[in-house]
Amino acid sequence: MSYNSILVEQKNAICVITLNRPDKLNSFNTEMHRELAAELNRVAADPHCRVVVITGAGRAFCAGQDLSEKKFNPNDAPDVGKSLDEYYNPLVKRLRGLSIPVITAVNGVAAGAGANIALTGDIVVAAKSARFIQAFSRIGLIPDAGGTYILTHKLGEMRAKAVSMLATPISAKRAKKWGLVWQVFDDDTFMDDVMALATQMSQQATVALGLTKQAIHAVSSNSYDQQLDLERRLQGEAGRTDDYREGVTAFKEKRDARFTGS
Ligand code: T3D
Repeated sequence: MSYNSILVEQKNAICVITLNRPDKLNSFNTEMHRELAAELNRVAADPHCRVVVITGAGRAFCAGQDLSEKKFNPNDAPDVGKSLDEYYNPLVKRLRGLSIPVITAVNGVAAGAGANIALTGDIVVAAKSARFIQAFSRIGLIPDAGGTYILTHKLGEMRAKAVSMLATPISAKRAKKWGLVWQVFDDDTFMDDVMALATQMSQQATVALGLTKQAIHAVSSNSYDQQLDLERRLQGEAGRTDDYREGVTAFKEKRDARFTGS
């Protein structure tokens, strides 16, 4: 498939998606939404793809909604919620629901919905110079794309409210300290470091990683007993994979496992 607003590169089992509207700091217009959704659907159906990396072209990861597209009619208040129904909510649900790991590689500024899409990654990594800005309050909106959920869960109420209401930029260093980011890499080696991480993950037992993600996502709505039942069910699934047999065999033979993702 060929796209205008995103770039796609398949490197072995890694699918790298680059948001590619650098003159608009990779903010989302309708075309970019549609192309990203189409590519994520393709990836979900591609058994060769075992990790997705999402990053941005140029100096930004993503500046959220493209505000230059907005036109106001003096007699009619817009329903901004429609854009969430149509684009942002399906996008973040898709990322969380993918059965393979998603690495969001935050190469530069991530603002508005762009920040929250970044924080939706299963593994979030950032370049030293990256920053996260809940820019919504500056334009009279609230954090969306799962922002109120993620920020409150990860930062607690006080910090979630402060970064949202004040739109204070969070540096990569602080984001790591606060548990929003797994690792911070030097700007100069950023994509090499990201690809090393992605390569490692693409060679792991993919089904088990997907089931791990599913189990961890269920924690916030499950009781302890429900979570134990879920672990029992998902472990049953993991135990039926070829990769489980290979993992145990490799352990007994004192060699590295050669997982196939099945
Ligand atoms: O409406 C709905 O659909 C609902 C959904 C909402 C989701 C949302 O994401 S709402 C929040 C939208 N995003 C923002 O409010 C962020 C706007 N951008 C900024 O605050 C700043 O650009 C940044 C903090 C991200 C970066 O600042 P800085 O100083 O490094 O760069 P800059 O000079 O502001 O921007 C560089 C260019 O990118 C500039 O264009 P120009 O003047 O060089 O032609 C700027 O207009 C453009 N740009 C940046 N962000 C956006 C954008 N163009 C369109 N939309 C943007 N969001």
